[in-house]
Amino acid sequence: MSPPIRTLLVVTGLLCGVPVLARDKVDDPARFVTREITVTGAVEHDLRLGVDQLREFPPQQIGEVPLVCQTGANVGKLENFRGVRLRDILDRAVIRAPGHNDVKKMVIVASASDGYTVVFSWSEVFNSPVGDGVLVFFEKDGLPLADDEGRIALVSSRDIRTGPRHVRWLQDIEVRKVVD
Ligand SMILES: Nc1nc2c(c(=O)[nH]1)N[C@H]1C(S)=C(S)[C@@H](COP(=O)(O)O)O[C@H]1N2
Ligand SMILES: [Mo]
Repeated sequence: MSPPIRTLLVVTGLLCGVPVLARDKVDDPARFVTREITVTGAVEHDLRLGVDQLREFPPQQIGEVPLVCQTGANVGKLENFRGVRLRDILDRAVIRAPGHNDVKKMVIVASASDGYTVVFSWSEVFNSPVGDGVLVFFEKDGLPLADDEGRIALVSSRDIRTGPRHVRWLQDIEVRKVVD
């Protein structure tokens, strides 16, 4: 795409509040690529996991997840990727929740190297069908993820609109109790 046309599209997108160029709004995706993720916060064991460590969790293979932005716009799809459940990762870290009712007040904050951040409630991940589809993924068609996704990403594949909780360049998973 020629620079003037690109600029026009970006400006139009900004004016309309619509991510016209959702996929190439970042000029140099390579600088956001993450090679490992950390698991921090209210956990017994802080974890640092690269792709090799992620492979040790039970594998989840996904055929296709359409990506729909929170605006309703179709922004593509994730196809033929492999990952592991966020729930299994958190079970390894062991959530620190001494009181019987602590977990119900906890959230899991997933953040990326570009600052993009989404949250899950403990109940979603551990006590709802949504949790079965929350995956940290690292392989597509048997190959490492490309730079626009980073080597490690996350998706909540059972969401109604899957774009928002598709986190490219995943960096940190933080467990936090948000209410006393
Ligand atoms: N790290 C990161 N992940 C992100 C975003 C972002 O800005 N940064 N945008 C999200 C939004 S709003 C959507 S709709 C989807 C769409 O995927 P795409 O940007 O690859 O089209 O990615 C999501 N994941
Ligand atoms: Mo979006």
